[in-house]
Amino acid sequence: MKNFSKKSTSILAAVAMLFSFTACEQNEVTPDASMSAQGVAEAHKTKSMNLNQTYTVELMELNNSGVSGMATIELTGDMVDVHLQAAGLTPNMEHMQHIHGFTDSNKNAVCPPMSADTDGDGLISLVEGVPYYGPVLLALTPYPTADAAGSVNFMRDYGISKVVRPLQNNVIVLHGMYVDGVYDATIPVACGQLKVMNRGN
Ligand SMILES: [Cu+2]
Repeated sequence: MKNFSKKSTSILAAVAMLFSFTACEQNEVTPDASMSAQGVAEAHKTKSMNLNQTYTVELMELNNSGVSGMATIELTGDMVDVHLQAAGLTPNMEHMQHIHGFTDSNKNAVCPPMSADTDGDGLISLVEGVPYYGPVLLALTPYPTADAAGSVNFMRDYGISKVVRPLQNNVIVLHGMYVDGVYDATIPVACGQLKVMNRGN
C-alpha cells in the first residue's frame, strides 16, 4: 500500500465493511449440489462432505475492462489451492481479488449484469455489484501486481471456513482499473462463477 491517501483509506473502510458481512458464521452448511441424495446422507453421517473437488472459473470482463482469465481451485478438506491467471489488467498495479458469495448457503452469487449500474454512470461499482456477487468471503491475498504486460499468474493455498461453502455458489471477482484518469482499486474488472469440474468418475 503505497501512497496511503485519503482515498485509499476510504477504500479500506469500504472493504472492511464488506468483510464484516462474513462475521456471522453459519453452523448449517448445504451440501454441494453435485452430490447425490445418497452422498448427502453419507456425508451427514460422517459429518464431512465433498472433501476433494476441483473447480474451474472462467473470468470474463466487467466494465469493458478487457480483462480475461481463468482459475482452478482444488479443494482438499478445508484447504483450497487457488491458481489464477489473468490478462488485460492495468500493468504494474495491484489488483484485489476475492471469492465473493452470500453467507446464506442457499443463495447463489452471480456476476453482475450491466443493469447493476443503478446510478447510471456507465460503470458497475464495487457496491453496485454486491446484490449480485455478495460480500467478500475469501480475500485471495497477497493481492498480485500485474506485470508490465498486464498479466498475473497467481498460486496460493488457503484454509477455508464453512461460510465459503458450497464453493460453486460463489464467484471470483478481480478489481482495479483507471476511471477518468484515476486508479480505482475497488472497481470490478472481471468475474467468473466457480464450476465443479467433472472428472468423469
Ligand atoms: Cu472483491
